[in-house]
Amino acid sequence: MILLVKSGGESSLPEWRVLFATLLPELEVRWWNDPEVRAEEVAYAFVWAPEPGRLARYPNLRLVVSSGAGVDHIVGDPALPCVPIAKMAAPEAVARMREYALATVLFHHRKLHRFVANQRARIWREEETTEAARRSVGVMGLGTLGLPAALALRDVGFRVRGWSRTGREVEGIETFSGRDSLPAFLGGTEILLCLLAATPETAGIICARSLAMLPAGASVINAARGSHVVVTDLLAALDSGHIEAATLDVFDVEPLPEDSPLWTHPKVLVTPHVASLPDRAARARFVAAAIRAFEADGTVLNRYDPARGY
Ligand code: NDP
Ligand code: OXD
Repeated sequence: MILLVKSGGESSLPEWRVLFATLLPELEVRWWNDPEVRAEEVAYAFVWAPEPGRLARYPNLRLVVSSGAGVDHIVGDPALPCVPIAKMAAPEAVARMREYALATVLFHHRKLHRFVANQRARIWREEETTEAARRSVGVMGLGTLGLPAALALRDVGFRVRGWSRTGREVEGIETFSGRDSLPAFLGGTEILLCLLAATPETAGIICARSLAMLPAGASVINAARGSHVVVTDLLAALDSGHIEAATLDVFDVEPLPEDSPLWTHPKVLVTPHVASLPDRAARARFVAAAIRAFEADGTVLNRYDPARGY
């Protein structure tokens, strides 16, 4: 049985082979474009952004494991076979997103972007800040990554509120659900962190209308997908001063094109899709756990649900 791999460049294959040799010794590990792969022997695929139509070529494919937590790079395939998909949920991926949430929320909470700008201009100036207990942070998306991030922010002392589709009760967090509650959720959010799934319903959710619902001086962090933010609307809100600053990790086009105004905007911090990037060993352990669980009784870890779209 073959485990087909497309994650990292082909040069990463030797490392994947070493990792899987211990974790899944019974599987033959082959690179995605290996011309000698016998299609009928492919049982598992571990992929990032497979070309449309490719997964349909393997008649005995049992399980796809997404190399990323998001699956938009897989499920856009019109010929996607009816095979379960496990979304990456290595504990290290969750931990890294929690760290990114803490780092960026604290960055905005303490207005560090202002000190960065002041340092460049050799300006020694105090900025008014407050303690976490008096700052409200709104987390959009309380899923595999959003909930642990929200809990960590709560534990640091922020006033945390969370918004999701179905809603859930979380101790110490004020929760909201559904579109109707968006104005109330945003109206009380000073630092917004987006960790939503990318679906047609959430596309463009951070736009002129929703940004206007945030209180003046709010900050925005997007670590989910570029599709969530209407960049021209965000830039307009930053330039008008309504939005204080933004941190963006994900973009419609990646790498972010050189001519993007985001690169040089003084109120924007750009990070190159690194919010949660577990190393290969951590991802390999998740792939092995997903395959073992599936083989044991058909369980699909962190399963993509086509009906929900995430
Ligand atoms: P999950 O699928 O576990 O959670 C998605 C969350 O979005 C859920 O809370 C869900 O609500 C909510 N949601 C979905 N649709 C709606 C809607 N219409 N209205 C309100 N809430 C909605 O995703 P993950 O936590 O695994 O990933 C979150 C995001 O992070 C994804 O976009 C993913 O691609 C991105 N990501 C980014 C990385 C990076 O390095 N920047 C790394 C990994 C992931 P409910 O709880 O009710 O189902
Ligand atoms: C993602 C990831 O889905 O990097 O963005 O895991």
